[in-house]
Amino acid sequence: MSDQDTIFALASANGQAGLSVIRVSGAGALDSLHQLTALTPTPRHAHYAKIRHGDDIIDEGICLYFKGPNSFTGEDVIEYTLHGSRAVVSKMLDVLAGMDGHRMAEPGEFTRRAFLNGRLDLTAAEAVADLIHAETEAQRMQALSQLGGGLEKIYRDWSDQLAKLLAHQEAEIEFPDEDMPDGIDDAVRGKIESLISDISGHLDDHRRGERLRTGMQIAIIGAPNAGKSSLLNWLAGREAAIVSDTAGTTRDIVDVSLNLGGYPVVLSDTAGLRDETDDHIEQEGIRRAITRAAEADLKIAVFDGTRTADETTMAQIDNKTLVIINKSDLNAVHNNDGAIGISVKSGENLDKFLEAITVRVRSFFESGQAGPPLTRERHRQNLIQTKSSLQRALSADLPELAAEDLRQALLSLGRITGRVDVEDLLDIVFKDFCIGK
Ligand SMILES: Nc1nc2c(ncn2[C@@H]2O[C@H](COP(=O)(O)OP(=O)(O)OP(=O)(O)O)[C@@H](O)[C@H]2O)c(=O)[nH]1
Ligand SMILES: [Mg+2]
Repeated sequence: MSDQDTIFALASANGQAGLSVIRVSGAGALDSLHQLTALTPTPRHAHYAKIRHGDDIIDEGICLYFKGPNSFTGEDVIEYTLHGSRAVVSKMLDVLAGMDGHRMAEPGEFTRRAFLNGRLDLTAAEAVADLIHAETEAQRMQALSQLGGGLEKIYRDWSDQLAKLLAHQEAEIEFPDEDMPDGIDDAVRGKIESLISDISGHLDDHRRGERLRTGMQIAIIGAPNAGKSSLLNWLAGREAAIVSDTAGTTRDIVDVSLNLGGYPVVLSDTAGLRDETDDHIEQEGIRRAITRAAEADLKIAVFDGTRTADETTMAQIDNKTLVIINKSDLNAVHNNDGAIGISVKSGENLDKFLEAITVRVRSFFESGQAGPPLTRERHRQNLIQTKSSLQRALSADLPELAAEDLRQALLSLGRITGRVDVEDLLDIVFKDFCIGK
């Protein structure tokens, strides 16, 4: 397996369709096109051709040639648009596999080559995957903005600023000032502090961008028999969880993915919370329920309106909790201020409940900083490292140590986009600053 191979794959979905697209990338792409069609293609022009293999006609279709480096991968790329039949596709893939230097692409290999050939940075490569997996409108928009360099620009700007600070610090080491402080230069200090505050702001986003990819976590909690599973089923529009009048029915967490107001949500039904049970399996279920509630972005606390409110669920209520009192079709014994009274059975107020939860979902995703949000744990970890290197630089005793911390910070930032390595950093530092003046 080598990066020199010419790779090919079905680029459209598997199965029967009107059309299917087979993509070929690499130095041999034009060769195989010649063998299959005898075309001499003009780049970016659609060529109609019969695709032949020996005496066989595989299909007739459209061939598109993207001449490297002006292609998705940066290499010569041919896209064959053929009829979308399993037989055509499998014959074409077979024939390509027999061509000199050709092999089937690994998952993600086209995008990987695009990155290696400098066509994309890592955040854009990740956005390609996100856009392919996007199911809601908000996911589509986020992926598209990231693909367009939204995140890359933020990280690049910070890298550029940092590179200049590092250059300044290096200069102080080369040409020390009489009254230079022990650690970091004062001009550099202020700028590092403002960079730390920018990074902190970007990090402090309630994982909005990550949740937009994976879904906002909403946990339904409450005492046994309150109607949690009934509520989940109603929201899911199917019998996802077992409902029964036996207290302690749900034990495992039941997850359902939903689209609420254009945003992805993962709704979790959990075991009913109660202290007085000797059943080990139920106890484990309750432990999991509490853990899930702690991790959730929003809790829906369900109370049974015919019973007094239980302390365990009451203790879970905080500003991330929507309080629901269920079974309003029966005689109520209590009513909380600020809670929504509903009946899953009769349907009373369910529209009001849905509206309330959608409002919460929207405000979760729409709050926070303007601008492209962080979308991956990988970015988060590198930013946390960047920040702590910057903080170390501020308290370094020696200018050399501060410079080393700044270099580390630049490196962690560079890892996010994948475009900067140490050699590059030194280039930036010594190019932007006429150190030999
Ligand atoms: N009258 C009435 N009964 C309801 C309502 N919602 C749910 N129930 C009934 O209450 C019982 C318990 O419902 P579930 O949804 O299983 O309750 P749960 O909170 O998931 O219970 P556990 O899984 O045991 O924690 C079932 O018999 C439901 O049919 C309601 O609005 N009104
Ligand atoms: Mg249940």
